[in-house]
Amino acid sequence: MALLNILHFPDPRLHKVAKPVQAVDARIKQLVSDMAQTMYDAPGIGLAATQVDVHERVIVIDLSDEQNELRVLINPEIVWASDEIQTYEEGCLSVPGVYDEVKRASEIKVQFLDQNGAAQTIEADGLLSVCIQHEIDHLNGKVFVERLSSLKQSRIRTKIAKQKREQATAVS
Ligand code: K1U
Ligand code: ZN
Repeated sequence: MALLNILHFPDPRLHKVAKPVQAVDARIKQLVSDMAQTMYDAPGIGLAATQVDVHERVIVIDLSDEQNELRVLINPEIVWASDEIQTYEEGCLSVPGVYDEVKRASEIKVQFLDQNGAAQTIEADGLLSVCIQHEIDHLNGKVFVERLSSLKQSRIRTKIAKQKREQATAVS
C-alpha cells in the first residue's frame, strides 16, 4: 500500500474528465487500496481517483468513525435523482481549509461496479448522497467550489494565493 499525493485546487489536472474503467483487475484493486489508505490518512470521508492524478472512474467512501466501512464505486452512474434538494456544508481534500454550503439532490440511485467487479445499485440520502455526488463531480473534472457564486470563487482563489505566498515566505 502507498500514500498518494492529493492535487490541490486550482491545479488544472483536477479538471480532467476521468475515463471508464475497462476491467477491475489487479491494477485497479491496487489503486483502490492506495486510495483508501490515502483517504484514511488525510483524513477524509471520500476520495476520487482524479484527486490523486489518476483519470479513471474510481471512488472510495467511508462515513464511519471507525474507518471500517469502505465503499468502492467504480464507473458510478446516477440513474435517478430526487427533485428535492438538500444543502450541506462541504469540504474537500483538494481545497484544504475551505468549507461552504452546496445544494444537491437529496436522494439518488446509483449503479456501479464494486471492488470485485460485481454490478451494484444503491439508494443514498443524507451525507452519503452528498458525498457520492461530490466525488462524481471530481470524476467529471468539477471541484465543489465551482458550484459556488463567482464572488465566493474569487474570494477562495485570493485566499489560496495568499496561503501559497505565506508558505513560500515561511520556507525561504
Ligand atoms: O472529495 C474529497 O475531497 C473528500 C471530502 C468529501 C466530502 C466531505 C463533505 C461533503 C462532501 C464531500 C472530505 O472528506 S473533506 C474532509 C471531511 O469531510 C472530514 C474529515 C475528517 C472527518 C470527517 C470529515
Ligand atoms: Zn473533493
